[in-house]
Amino acid sequence: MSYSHLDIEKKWQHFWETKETFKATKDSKKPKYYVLDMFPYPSSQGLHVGHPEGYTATDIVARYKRTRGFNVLHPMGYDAFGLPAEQYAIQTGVHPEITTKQSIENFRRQLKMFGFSYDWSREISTCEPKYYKWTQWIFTKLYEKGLAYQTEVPVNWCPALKTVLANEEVVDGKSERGGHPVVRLPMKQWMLKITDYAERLLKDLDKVDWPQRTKEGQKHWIGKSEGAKVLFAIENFSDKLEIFTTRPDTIFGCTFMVIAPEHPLVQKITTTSQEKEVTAYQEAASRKSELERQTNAEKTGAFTGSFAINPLNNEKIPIWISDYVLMGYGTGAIMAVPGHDERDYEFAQKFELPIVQVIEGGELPYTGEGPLVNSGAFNGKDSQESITLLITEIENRKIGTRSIQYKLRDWLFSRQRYWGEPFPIVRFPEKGIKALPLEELPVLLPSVPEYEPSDKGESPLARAKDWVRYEKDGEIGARETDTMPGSAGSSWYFLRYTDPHNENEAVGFEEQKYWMPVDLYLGGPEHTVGHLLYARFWQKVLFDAGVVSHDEPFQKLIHQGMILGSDGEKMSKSRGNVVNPDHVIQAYGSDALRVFLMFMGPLERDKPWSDQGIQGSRRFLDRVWRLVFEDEAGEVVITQNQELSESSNKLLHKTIKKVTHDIESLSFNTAISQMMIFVNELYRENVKPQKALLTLSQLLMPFAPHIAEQMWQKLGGKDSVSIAPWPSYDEALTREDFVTIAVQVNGKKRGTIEITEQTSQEEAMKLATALEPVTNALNGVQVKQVIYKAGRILNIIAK
Ligand code: ANZ
Repeated sequence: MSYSHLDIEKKWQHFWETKETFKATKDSKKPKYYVLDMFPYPSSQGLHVGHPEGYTATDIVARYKRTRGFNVLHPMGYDAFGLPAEQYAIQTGVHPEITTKQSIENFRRQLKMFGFSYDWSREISTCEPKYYKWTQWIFTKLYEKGLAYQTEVPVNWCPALKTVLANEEVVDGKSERGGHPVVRLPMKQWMLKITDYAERLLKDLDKVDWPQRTKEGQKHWIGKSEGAKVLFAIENFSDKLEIFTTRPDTIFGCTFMVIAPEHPLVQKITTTSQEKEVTAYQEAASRKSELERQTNAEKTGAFTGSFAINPLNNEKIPIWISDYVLMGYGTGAIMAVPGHDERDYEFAQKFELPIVQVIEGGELPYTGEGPLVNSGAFNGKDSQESITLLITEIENRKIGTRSIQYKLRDWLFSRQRYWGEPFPIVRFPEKGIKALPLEELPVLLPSVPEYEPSDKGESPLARAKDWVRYEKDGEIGARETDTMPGSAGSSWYFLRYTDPHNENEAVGFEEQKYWMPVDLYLGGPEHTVGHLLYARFWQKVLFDAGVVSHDEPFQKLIHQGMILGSDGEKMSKSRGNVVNPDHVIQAYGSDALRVFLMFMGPLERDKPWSDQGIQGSRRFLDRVWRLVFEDEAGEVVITQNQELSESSNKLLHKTIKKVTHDIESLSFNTAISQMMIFVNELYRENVKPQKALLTLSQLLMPFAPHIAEQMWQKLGGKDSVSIAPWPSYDEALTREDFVTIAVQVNGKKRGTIEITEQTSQEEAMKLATALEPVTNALNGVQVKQVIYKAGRILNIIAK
């Protein structure tokens, strides 16, 4: 017999909705627990089975925490502005407003089928005016604080997507979305000064409980380097050439200088005879992307004709330009030390420049540390010590300073696209730029008929002439026509959930103070240097502005693995290995799908889908069902008022303990295994004890909430199993029982060992062979066979 999952699931979803079981209300008498999923962008394809994997995991935690007395906030919403929605609209020719609305409705329908315990009254969508009003307001705060500025910058322009992309959206020179080529073009853009927060974004990683690799990813992206800036005199010029180095200890080995082709001094110091070569080189370099420049196999460059003076040994050294030196990092100029830097070494070899060893320790180029040579007064001193000494010397002689550099660049924040938040900015012919006050927000996104981006990078909003024209108190201005990137709305949505209906503020101070920070945040690792960094940045800006009370938004972070197709490959339409959750739920029920998604393996691992697997999970639930009910509808109860045997009772307590601990440590697959063991035991003993089954329904509730509610209600449980206090266990009953068994060698007793029911043969053999009489008896003979009965005997047959 198989239960009618569709009816049962609908029934309980309706129950939770009408009873508002999961509505979260601030309550200072209860400890709070905020558990958050990365909200999805509502794609037209609907949910992918990868979505509910993470959502089920957080739902288990949310449901469990409620029964442990926590006031749980578990919200859901939609990241609805941005490229994917707009691209879909362009493909289909249907306005993004319409397609996004449809996609959201479909997502909501699907999410509801899973029985997730969201507080639906807090649902938000980033493309709604009542939400983006506050995204715009946050932008005005950034602007007021000087953290938003406009500048002409070389940007990542993606011709295929017809848009600029943030550095975080470019992977290996291609767009993260779609893998289209990206080129560098100068354009006027809005930037956010995330670099002002580099040090705090780095340091505060110590405050949060995140996966090590994610922290490392952010650290690497922020890229802090400590060293010095040093001024080199230029022969025949009064200008000085300033360089940044992390290795001042190698300064005696500097045999040439390299400056970026865009460096402002290039024109000035290039001699007439070198002019042609230098200009040609500059032109070639301007056509390359930053990535190309950094991964160039062969070094290229041109000599400027000028010379610098090494301030430490007064040697005259040539100044070159080369594209491996980037204008956007450090000072855009380096002292080249070919003996100890690989790129400088290649360059020196190519252009036959001298190579001098100044650090001992290995074959050149030697990039490690060691004692100094050829370095005057510093000979024999170690690298580390010399770095300190040289920086002091440089500072004393006023030819440089200690310096810290970050790889992190400012966040490119404007898009020449339609489907995003308009900037709350107006440009006046005389007065210049003005950020609009709160009373004038939201600046509504006008409904334009033509929302396609232009080839030239002009924003579609520029075509809405009436909208662009701004008039107030007789003054006429023009609205900014760029829109914000998709990552704007997602940089603060977690705050809005704590106070989603506030019409006067982005978030009420008391509300966010109570609920924040997020106690558990779950989402994909692909957001490491994008969303997860941006959200930390905005949180800190709002913290500094006194809007919020915490300076880190996400206390604990976990990444779920990917659900792969049954062929072990990433699910994709073209492969035909996509699993549609609608079909699975139709056939097996959402409880079975939830259990299977959690049973597949450890949460953080990538796991292939399996049809047998989902069937297995369903069979398990059917077995549970048949312990309680006689019929498919779950109306006729067949449990008895039986006591558990002593050993089953112990197993029940062990099960409560294990499920409790496993949920706490997010080890959901092992929690399910333990429940399966317990269910098997009830079948083995052929009992259907009512009390134990009530407890089982509680343990099962976070995983398979619908069937758990049905069991709970029909077995006489009070109210709803979703809010019943979590069962406790008797520690004494969870301890393993040790028994003493005889160890025989060829039938003759040689000693005894202490084992439990769970001890494996291998472990028992280890214990036995540690006994001297056993080793003696086995001396000179070979073990042929081992007869092991857990709890009874270990007989070793040897010849
Ligand atoms: C001399 C030297 C000797 C260097 C040596 C390294 C090894 P990170 O760690 O990435 O910060 N550099 C400085 N500015 C640069 C720029 N704009 N473009 C390309 N390279 C630049 O690297 C700092 C090192 O990278 C600096 O230290 C500089 O080379 C180079 F044995 O100075 B070094």
